[in-house]
Amino acid sequence: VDLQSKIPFARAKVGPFFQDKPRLTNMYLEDVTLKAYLKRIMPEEVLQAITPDLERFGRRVATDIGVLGRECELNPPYLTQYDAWGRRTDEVVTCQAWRTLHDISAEEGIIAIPYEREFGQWSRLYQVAKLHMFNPASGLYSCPLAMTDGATKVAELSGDSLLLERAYPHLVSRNPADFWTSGQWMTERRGGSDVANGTETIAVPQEDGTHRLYGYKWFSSATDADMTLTLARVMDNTGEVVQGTRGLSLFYLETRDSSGQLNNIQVQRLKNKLGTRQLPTGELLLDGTVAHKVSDEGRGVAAIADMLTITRIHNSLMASGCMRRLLNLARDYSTRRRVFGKLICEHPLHMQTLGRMETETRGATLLVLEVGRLLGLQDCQMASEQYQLMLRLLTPITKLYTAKQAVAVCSEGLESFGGQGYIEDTGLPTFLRDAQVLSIWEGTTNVLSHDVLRSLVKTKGAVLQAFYSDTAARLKQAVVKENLRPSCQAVELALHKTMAFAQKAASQEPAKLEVAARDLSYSLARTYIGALMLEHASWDQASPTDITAAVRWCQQDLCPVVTSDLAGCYGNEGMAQDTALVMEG
Ligand code: UCC
Ligand code: FAD
Repeated sequence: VDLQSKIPFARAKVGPFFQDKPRLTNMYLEDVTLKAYLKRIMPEEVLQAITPDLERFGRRVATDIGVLGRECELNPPYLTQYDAWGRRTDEVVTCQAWRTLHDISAEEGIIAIPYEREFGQWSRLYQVAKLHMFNPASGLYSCPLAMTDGATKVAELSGDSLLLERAYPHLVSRNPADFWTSGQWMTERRGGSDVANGTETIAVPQEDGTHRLYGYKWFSSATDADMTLTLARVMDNTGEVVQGTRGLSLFYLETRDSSGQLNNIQVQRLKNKLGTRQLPTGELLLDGTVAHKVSDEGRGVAAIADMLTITRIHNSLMASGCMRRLLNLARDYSTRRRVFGKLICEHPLHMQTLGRMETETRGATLLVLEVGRLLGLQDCQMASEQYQLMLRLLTPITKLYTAKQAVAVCSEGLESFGGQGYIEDTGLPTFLRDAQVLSIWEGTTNVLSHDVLRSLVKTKGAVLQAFYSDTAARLKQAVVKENLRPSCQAVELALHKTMAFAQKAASQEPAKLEVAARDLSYSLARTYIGALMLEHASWDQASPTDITAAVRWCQQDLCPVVTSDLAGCYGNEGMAQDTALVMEG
């Protein structure tokens, strides 16, 4: 016997076993929730018209677009501040894949689709379906696109002639050579949440009607954008500015002049970040930057709120998309990885783990798609008052809730690959570090919880009335199905309890409402997702798994705000205990 030949670990031999890698095939055909929702909601002729494009795109994001996104992760941008002869250049150098994704975004009509309105109110949902697939594959090109979409919406709604005539045609162009991206510069050193007190940038009026901006923008995620929308305080002829929110106005500026020189902007440095490494996020000094005022004086925050609505919806689509993509990889891997004598998909405990992630992902997907439907109605001025109120309330709720879901699902998702989930070459760690930003930028969880309260106060509670009737109507539809009845009752109970809490707190204890804002937002999110899932499961073409997912969703604590209220978390004693807990030692 040749014993030597039986020893596998010698010289060039490293053992015969190599694990098969996880694969994606088509992110549209494999997404049962996305496909079923569109089929249930869209008119048949619209769905027929867009299906070939969605199928083609679903394949692309699993193949060439995914490869480009990965290249962006591996070749992050860098800043060259000086040329060889000492001149300041501040060139943000991006990789070829990043620039190719710019061209692909234009050609695919990622921004153009909802503004072309070829399918009326359904055009937005068509774009939303593409974003849900594109975002996690796009190497974070989704970030400048989100801000570009937000700027396009501001251009449309503000009616500002310069924005409409000069920027808008570029923003909605399908021609890569003409397509512009936009930034959104709000955050300064003193504050990204508290913009009203944090903004120090001043705008000095010029004789030709323009302004020159002087300030320091602390986070700018689109340092390579063609234009931006930003906030500043107009200085009067005595050199004074108005402090607080009433002093802020919205400005449009182009980052370079006609000769390609930066518009009196210095890129101080690029940030060294946990994730989103594909994205050039920089600190910018504005030193006499020429800008055009878009809003009325002192109406800057209200004007940029239209942009925030869009970018927060894009954020939610990144969350739902990341969860879907990672889960599809995880389930494919479970059919290739063998441990303890069988494939991991044959271990019931592993399937339970993935099953829970699947339920979260389906819930998040239905929520963001519904928000997309509402936005489509608003785009076409077809949204009833009830739908407008729902869009206002659901935007922060969806952003804050799906972001947290994405972090949890991506963390569990990495673990489902075992040690390989932690290894950079697999591309898997990117999911987790990129998901972590989703609950920070575009408003943190607490700040968005305040935004939920803001919508409540501003509409004198009308958003909650709209929420109640919308949710109740969906439950009424679902309750006719015998097997969904107990779950419908659970959601209905949660709805009543949450409403009762909010109404009582709003009228009697506003301070309590503030400390309960996060739990209230979670309760509204869980209750509403429950209603959406039950409605979806009651559809005559629903699959058995739609029913399973809906029933399981409703088994969790749907109104944590009531649970915590009963535990005394929001009273003076509860608040004092929080502080004592945190500050001891
Ligand atoms: O992070 C950023 C970019 C990241 C990259 C993009 C990624 C996109 C996703 C990509 C997917 C991959 S940009 C920075 C984002 N920054 C924020 O989100 C700021 C967070 N802070 C807030 O949201 C605060 O709540 C503020 C700034 C809105 C608070 O400002 P004020 O001035 O203190 O707030 P006020 O006084 O309550 O509101 C001023 C006006 C009011 O209108 P009037 O005067 O008519 O009553 C409000 O009703 O603004 C109105 N307003 C709103 N309207 C405020 N928020 C809203 C809203 N959400 N919707 C409608
Ligand atoms: P802070 O406001 O200091 O928040 C600190 C903590 O306090 C948070 O946990 C927050 O939830 C909590 N908190 C704040 N207010 C309250 C309250 N009232 N009640 C309870 N809790 C509260 N900004 C831009 O303008 N443009 C960009 O392109 C951009 N890109 C970014 C890219 C990345 C990768 C990151 C990480 C950030 C980016 N930002 C950008 C900035 C981002 O929007 C802000 O960092 C974010 O809005 C939070 O603001 P802050 O950093 O000032 O946090």
